[in-house]
Amino acid sequence: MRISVVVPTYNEAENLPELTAALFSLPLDLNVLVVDDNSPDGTADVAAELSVRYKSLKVVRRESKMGLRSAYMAGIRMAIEEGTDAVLQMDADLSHDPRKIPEMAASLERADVVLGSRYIPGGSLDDDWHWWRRRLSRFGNWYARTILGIPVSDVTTGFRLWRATTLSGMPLERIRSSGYVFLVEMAYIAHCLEYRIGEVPIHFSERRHGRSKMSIGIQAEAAFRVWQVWWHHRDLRRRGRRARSI
Ligand SMILES: Nc1nc2c(ncn2[C@@H]2O[C@H](COP(=O)(O)OP(=O)(O)O)[C@@H](O)[C@H]2O)c(=O)[nH]1
Ligand SMILES: [Mg+2]
Repeated sequence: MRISVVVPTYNEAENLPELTAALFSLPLDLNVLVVDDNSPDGTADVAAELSVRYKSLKVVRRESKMGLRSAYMAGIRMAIEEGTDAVLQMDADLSHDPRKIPEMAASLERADVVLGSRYIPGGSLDDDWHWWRRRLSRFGNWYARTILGIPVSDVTTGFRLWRATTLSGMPLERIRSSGYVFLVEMAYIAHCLEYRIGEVPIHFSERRHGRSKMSIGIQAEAAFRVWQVWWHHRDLRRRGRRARSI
């Protein structure tokens, strides 16, 4: 199975060498696509240097900061056009442990997408997380899961392995959300279209270099956006129900 790893980056120059070394030491057939939004810290140049050593590493340089959704969409489209078997979404900040990828790949045999989940038995969060951030993340997950009825424990995880056929079967051009609600929206579309969603427990480590942008404001906006997702895809829900009743 050929896996294309799509890594969106914004100021990840310090993290990228360790991440790529860990990825390319795995016993898997991996391509890595770094999608950089002209990071001021020169991440794209670091990626270009690494691509001399690792032939399966490519860098997409974009002109300005266009956000996570747009970076993922660009990377996913490229990976699918290149004829990959599976696409892995992961952060560049070493929060997602590359050593979990083989287990996710094995689970993909029984699923159409596999989520790296912090909230199933065996999954965990970094001890460094403040209690309010733990609560918010837990609550945000419960909230989105309950409103949208997605039967998984971690709908906001950014560590996911998709079959290429799942992604090409999804109307990705309909996705409107930005930030991490975009991840909720992708999971929701997969659920509405009745793709099988698997989960593998992961440990989420806090980034060691750089700063996280998570805040109460982002969470409050996300709470509203979840309802927008619910409304925007009401026709997909009906399509799913019709398919079940045939
Ligand atoms: N290309 C691109 N990558 C981004 C952008 N915003 C965040 N990222 C990357 O997306 C991933 C997740 O972002 P991060 O700041 O770690 O989010 P957090 O863990 O939720 O605080 C990291 O690899 C970031 O470098 C963006 O606007 N463009
Ligand atoms: Mg992060």
